[in-house]
Amino acid sequence: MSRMKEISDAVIAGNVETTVAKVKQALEENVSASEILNDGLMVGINEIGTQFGAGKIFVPTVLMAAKAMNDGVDVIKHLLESEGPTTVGKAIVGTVKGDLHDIGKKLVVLMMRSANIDVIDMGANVTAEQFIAGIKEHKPQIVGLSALLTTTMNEQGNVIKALETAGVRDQVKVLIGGAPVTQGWADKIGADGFAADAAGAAVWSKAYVTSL
Ligand code: B1M
Repeated sequence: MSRMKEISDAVIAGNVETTVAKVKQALEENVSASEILNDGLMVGINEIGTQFGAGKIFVPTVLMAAKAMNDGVDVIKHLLESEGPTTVGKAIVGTVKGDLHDIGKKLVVLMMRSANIDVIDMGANVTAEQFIAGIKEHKPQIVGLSALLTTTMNEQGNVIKALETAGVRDQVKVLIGGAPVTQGWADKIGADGFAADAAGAAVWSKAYVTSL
C-alpha cells in the first residue's frame, strides 16, 4: 500500500497515532509537505465528508478523523509556513458565528502566513463583535471569514453589515471562503474577494497587500 494511502486510511479510521507516524515516515522519505497534505490527509477527510453526507457515519467518527487530520497537519505545519520574518501585511481570520469547522480555516491561516502575511487566528464560532474588536485592536488590512455550512454562510453577510454599522468597513478588505461559498455569493453579500482554497486565499491576500 502506498504511503499516501496509508495516511488517508489512518485519517478515515480516526487513528491519530498512525496518522502522525505515517506522516513522519513520509517526511523521512522526502515526500513534500504539500503532497502529504493534498494526496494523503485531504483525501482522507474528503472521504469522511462523503460518508458523513451519505449518513454512513456519525459525528463522533468525523470528530476522530478531524483530530487525526489536525494532528497530521501539525507535523508538517512548519514546512508549509514560511520561515522568513518579513511580513507584507496583516489579516485577521476566523470561522463565523455558529460554525465550529476550523480545519480549512487553519490551512488558510497557514498558507497566508507562508505568503508572509501576519495572521491573527481568531478561532471558530467568532461573532461579528469579535471581528470588529479584532479590527480595532490589530488594524489588519484583510478580514477573512470562513463558513462551512449553508446555514452559516449568511453570517458572512451579517459580519459585513456589522462592519459597516461599526464604521470600520472601509478600513479592511473582506475575503470569504469555505466549501459552500462561491464567487457569486461573495458578489451578493458585498465581499471584496473569494478564494476556493487556502492557496487561493494566500495569493489573493498577497496580491492585495502588495498593491497598497
Ligand atoms: Co461538519 N459538515 N458538521 N463537522 N463536516 C460538513 C461541512 C458537511 C458538508 C458534511 C456532509 O454533510 N457531507 C455538512 C454541511 C452541509 C451543508 O451545510 N451544506 C456538515 C454538517 C451538516 C455538520 C453538522 C451540522 C452535523 C451535525 O451536527 N448534525 C455539524 C455542525 C457543527 C457546527 O459547526 N455548528 C458538523 C460538525 C462537524 C464536526 C465538529 C464533527 C467536524 C469539524 C471539526 C473541526 O473542524 N474541528 C466536521 C467535519 C470535519 C466536516 C467535514 C467532514 C470535513 C470539513 C473539513 O475539515 N474539510 C465536512 C465535509 C467536507 O467538507 N467534505 C463537513 C477539509 C478542509 C481542509 O476543507 O473546510 O472545505 P474545507 O476548507 C477548504 C476550503 O473550503 C477553503 O480552503 C480550505 C483549504 O483548502 N476555505 C477557505 C475554507 N475557509 C476559507 C476561508 C477563506 C478562503 C478559503 O477566506 C477567508
